[in-house]
Amino acid sequence: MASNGRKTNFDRRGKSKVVLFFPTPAYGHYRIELGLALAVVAAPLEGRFDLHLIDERVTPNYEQEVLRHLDDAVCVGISSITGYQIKRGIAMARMVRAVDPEVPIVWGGYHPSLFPEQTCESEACDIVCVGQGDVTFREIIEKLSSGQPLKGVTGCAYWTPDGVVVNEPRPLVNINEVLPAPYHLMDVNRAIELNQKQNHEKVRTIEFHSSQGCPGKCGYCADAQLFQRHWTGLDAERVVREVKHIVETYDLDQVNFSDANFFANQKRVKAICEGFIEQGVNIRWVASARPDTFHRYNPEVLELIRESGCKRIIVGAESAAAPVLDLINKGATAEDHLKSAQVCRDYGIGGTFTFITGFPHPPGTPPQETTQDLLNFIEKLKQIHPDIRTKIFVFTPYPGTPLYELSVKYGVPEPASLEEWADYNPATMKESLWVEPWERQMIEKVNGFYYPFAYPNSGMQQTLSNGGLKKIPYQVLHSLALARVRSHFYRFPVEWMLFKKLKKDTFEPIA
Ligand code: B12
Ligand code: SF4
Repeated sequence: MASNGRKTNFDRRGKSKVVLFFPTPAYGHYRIELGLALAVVAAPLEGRFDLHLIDERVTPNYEQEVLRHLDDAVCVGISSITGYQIKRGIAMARMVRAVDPEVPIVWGGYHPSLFPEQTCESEACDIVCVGQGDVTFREIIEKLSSGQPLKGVTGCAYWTPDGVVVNEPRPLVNINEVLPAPYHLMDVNRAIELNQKQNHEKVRTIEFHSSQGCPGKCGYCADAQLFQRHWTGLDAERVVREVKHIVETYDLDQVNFSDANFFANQKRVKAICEGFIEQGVNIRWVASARPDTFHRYNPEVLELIRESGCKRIIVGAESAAAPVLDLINKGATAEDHLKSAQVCRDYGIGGTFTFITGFPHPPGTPPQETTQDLLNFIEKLKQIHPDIRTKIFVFTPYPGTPLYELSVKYGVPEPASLEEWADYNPATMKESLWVEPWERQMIEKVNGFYYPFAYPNSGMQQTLSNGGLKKIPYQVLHSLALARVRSHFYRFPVEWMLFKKLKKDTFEPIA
């Protein structure tokens, strides 16, 4: 049955394929992080359906790959966070509609979960899987493939001509009950090779997701809304077993944990490190830590963390000014950031500290922390430990967070449809209310050029010490960059403009 040209009843009896599409998540240059969400929702369907996981960044001829399965597809699933990924998801949905309007399109991920009704109102979507996807998606597929309505499937929303129906939410499932992500359904080797080629990565690295949620309540972060500040981690023994498996299968040198808060439970971290050592899981690993927890870890555990291969921790420091840290509810102080850097130094672990500039403040009032204040603090961190990397982001209010509400109050316009959210992203929000265009330019310069050259990573250090003739321009740039960051003088950046012209990308990986 169709209404206003939109189908409402999907009867997919006799269809055997499930097509899952991971759109490019962000505008600009990011390293490819595996679309683990698709693997997790595909896991319970293995052996029952013919599964096709297609990643726009990784799968060659990804459009044809999606379209050629439509005839026999129960549905097409699309994953998305807020912003650019929606744009690419909509583009694919339109192609699917044009080729076969009978195929239902199911969206999942952070953004559709925050806006199920608005997402279903878009012609690019029929059904939304709200929140955790593994069980809900399996039930959606079972209903569609047996020609039954979605009534009663908790955690799902769907369009009808009388309005969007949002079913009861599905209670959170303990992550230990979720099946392991079937990496073999993704083109992992190609993702590794693309990262090596595009980002000059020497090591073979992929992601592993070992916990869910975070007890923190940072005012800019979407995690609290979706997981109700509830943290659960996979048992250490399972983490060790699954990491060992992917390390052996894909001949990995490094694993990046994509958890929001890997270090939430010290006992679990200790057991994971011991497991890596006992089982001979010989890798480098990287994970995120809160600034207030890491430096409070026991020395014995910190020693194990280093010994088991932790190469770097990612610390969301965000600010060094007390009023800003209060505003964003960080639960950490500038002192915590400095102590975390000291612990990294003392245990021979690298640290990447991320900061955010341009948090909201009432119109007409000065900021409580300027970009210059941040740069001054970053200098302090870098003096503590040479292996501290930093990255400054410009604040973008993300929906589902208290700072989003505040930003709207101060005048940030609210997108009103899935299509409008598609253009909501940090790279295109040039008109931030709280960051001047010149500050944005300065951030681009320091993130992409001055810091990487002033404080070279190991690859650049090698070039500086033994790169033959190639080392001369690097040494010149290194000296200039160091002089700039020490004096905070970024005007007339001739060397930066020249570098940008010659080398289009100034990508500095976070991990
Ligand atoms: C990997 C990652 C990235 C990757 C890839 C993004 C992606 N789409 O996966 C990269 C590096 C590109 C990235 C970039 C950014 N990210 Co990011 N990132 C993550 C991270 C760390 C892990 C995501 C992950 O793989 N989880 C593991 C999988 C298994 O879980 P999941 O994605 O939640 O999927 C489950 C459900 O959502 C659902 N589901 C998901 N997709 C689908 C699809 C279907 C069909 C179905 C049925 C179900 C379903 O089922 C899954 C299993 O339960 C999360 C934080 C976190 N720990 O989750 C942030 C997070 C997703 N990122 C976020 C943000 C804000 C960003 C940035 C804007 C940061 C910045 N300042 O630059 C950028 C740029 C984005 C842009 N639009 O330009 C926010 C998103 C908020 C939002 N409203 O969307 C998060 C939640 C961080 C946070 N706590 O605020 N990020
Ligand atoms: S510590 Fe990180 S994941 Fe936790 S609430 Fe804060 S920003 Fe979100």
